[in-house]
Amino acid sequence: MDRTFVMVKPDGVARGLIGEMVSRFEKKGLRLVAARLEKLPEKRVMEQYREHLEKPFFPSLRHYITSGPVFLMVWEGKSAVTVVRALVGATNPAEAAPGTIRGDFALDIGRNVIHASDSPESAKREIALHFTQEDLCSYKRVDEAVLYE
Ligand code: IDP
Ligand code: MG
Repeated sequence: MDRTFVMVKPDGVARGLIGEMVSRFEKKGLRLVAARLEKLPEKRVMEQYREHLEKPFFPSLRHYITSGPVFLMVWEGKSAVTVVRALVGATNPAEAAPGTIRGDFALDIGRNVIHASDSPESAKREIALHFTQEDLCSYKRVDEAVLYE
């Protein structure tokens, strides 16, 4: 089982899209193991997006991500990182395929409604950045016996 970190960004929260996004991951068969609504402190935004600190868009990204509460989640399941990135769609919503979250709910790269870890290594780092071991719940979905071979 893999784990991935997912975050509904402030525009997604403000537009009432948390339930829609959670529903898509639930229906796929993934298991929610942690979640929290929170306004991110600057320091954690810098750590979350550390590979983008020097990018020209970083100041606007930081402003966007701290503009309101975000909904932080950890999802678990087979190939969770890859599966969630596919459900989220391309970074630029104009290029994101219809049926993906960004393809269905966003227009602008600077307001793309959701974040998801891009690799198992990023997932591990991002989960540890936002959650403690005690935050991660251990349980089974009742349909897991038929979801997996
Ligand atoms: P990702 O979210 O699909 O992994 P990254 O390239 O890691 O995409 O960029 C992180 C976030 O930074 C994007 O989701 C988006 O919010 C923002 N971003 C990336 N590129 C641009 C840009 O060119 N202009 C404005 N914002 C950008
Ligand atoms: Mg990224």
